[in-house]
Amino acid sequence: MKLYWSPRSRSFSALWLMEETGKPYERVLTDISTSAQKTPEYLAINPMGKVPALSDGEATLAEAAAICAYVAERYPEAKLAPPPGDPLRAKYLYWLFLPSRPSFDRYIDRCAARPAFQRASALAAG
Ligand SMILES: N[C@@H](CCC(=O)N[C@@H](CS)C(=O)NCC(=O)O)C(=O)O
Repeated sequence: MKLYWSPRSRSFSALWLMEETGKPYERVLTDISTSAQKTPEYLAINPMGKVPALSDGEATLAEAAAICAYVAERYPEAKLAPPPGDPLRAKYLYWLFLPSRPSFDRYIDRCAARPAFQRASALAAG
């Protein structure tokens, strides 16, 4: 799996999820400060020219929330998402799709002690 990401960007949640899986993955630095997201090579991955994006064999996708859902589904053993039918799925979907920064910040405060969160934070800071 390859995660195309840039420091200080919406790549953070995807980066964090990949770290939570504990699985090997390749981070492909796509630095938006140098417009690396507008190269023809990257536009072939994500025609919208934005980070993050993910490729997994023949599959490619963009949008941070979609990437998080894909990764959780791809690695069920990591237990990153409640399975369909589980009542906790409602909260999972709510947080996954919530765009509001203040609410997200309150949520991530509670996760700050997680080693995967700390690794992703260090990477995302650039
Ligand atoms: N809705 C997208 C937004 C992605 C997005 O706006 N990424 C910004 C970085 S935070 C980007 O790539 N900006 C560069 C550009 O628009 O050229 C997501 O959640 O993944």
